[in-house]
Amino acid sequence: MLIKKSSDSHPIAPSEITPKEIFEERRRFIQRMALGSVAGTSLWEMSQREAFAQNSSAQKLNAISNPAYHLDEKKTSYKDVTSYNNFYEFGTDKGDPAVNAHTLKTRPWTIKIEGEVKKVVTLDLDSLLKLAPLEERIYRLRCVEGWSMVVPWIGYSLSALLKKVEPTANAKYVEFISLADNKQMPGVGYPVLQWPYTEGLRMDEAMHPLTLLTLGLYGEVLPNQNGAPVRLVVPWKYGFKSAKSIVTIRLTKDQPRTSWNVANAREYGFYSNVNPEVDHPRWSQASERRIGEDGFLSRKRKTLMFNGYNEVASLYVGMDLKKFY
Ligand SMILES: Nc1nc2c(c(=O)[nH]1)N[C@H]1C(S)=C(S)[C@@H](COP(=O)(O)O)O[C@H]1N2
Ligand SMILES: [Mo]
Repeated sequence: MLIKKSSDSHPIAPSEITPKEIFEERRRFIQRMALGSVAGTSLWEMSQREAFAQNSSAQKLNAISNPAYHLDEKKTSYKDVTSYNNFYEFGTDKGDPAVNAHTLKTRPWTIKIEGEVKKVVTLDLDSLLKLAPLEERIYRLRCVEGWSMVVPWIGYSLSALLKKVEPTANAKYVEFISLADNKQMPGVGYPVLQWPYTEGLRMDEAMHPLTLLTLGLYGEVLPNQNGAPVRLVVPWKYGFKSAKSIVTIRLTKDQPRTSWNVANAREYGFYSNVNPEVDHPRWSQASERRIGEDGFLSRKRKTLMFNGYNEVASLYVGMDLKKFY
């Protein structure tokens, strides 16, 4: 893993993001120089390799690890994190996104923040990467289907972005809208969900420091199948609240409609907080299996209230969480 762990508080410039292959090629080059064995590799060959590496999509992304969000749990392997996915725009099987998402074009990319704001802004990816210092945060992610992962994400609190647009007094909710382009996303041709994929949070949930605007994982920019180039991760809610490949963030007065709630309101509520006491109508939510550790069907772990993130409990005092599931 190629994460620069640093105690200084300077954000790392986007110019330091180097395609992973180039980075490794340079390292090998330097090693060979040190061994005095660079002779035999022509400069032409070196430049050809660099040119090839430019086309690689895996780009290193430096981040400062934030100890406040460290977890003493085994991380789910990079392979599992990037090959067991839900991203219905690329198919409904867990293996589909890793196979199909290469058609997603993640540059250029813009994200528009609009609605109940004093300043509507459209940001490109480089501006987004520069907006706040990138942090590595290890979060549990619990899917409503009954499995969980532990992932080293890279990003910063969504609140850093929302503060920039100056929400109006009417801003009560935040709507997140994913890209829906049938030329890039074969799944959008199938009416399994209402496209574009839409999710939402209440304003105070969106402003909570845990809510992560996510640009990378495992020291790299997000792989396409994980929602490149920018997604949300809301660790105390079921995974489907963490919308991928976001193009619009809209602040609203009224609670937004969300794709899963539209698809089946009885099974998927607006809040969708991880809650072992509220079963899904078709299965229990009291336990979960950890991808890569537990057997394919065995659920060994007790699911924790708010997925273990008790610091969010104060957002819901006085609310009946059986009613607001
Ligand atoms: N646009 C979009 N975002 C999405 C989904 C999706 O199908 N489309 N699936 C959700 C679900 S159900 C889960 S569990 C997580 C999975 O994220 P991961 O594949 O990075 O683990 O993404 C969520 N975000
Ligand atoms: Mo999920």
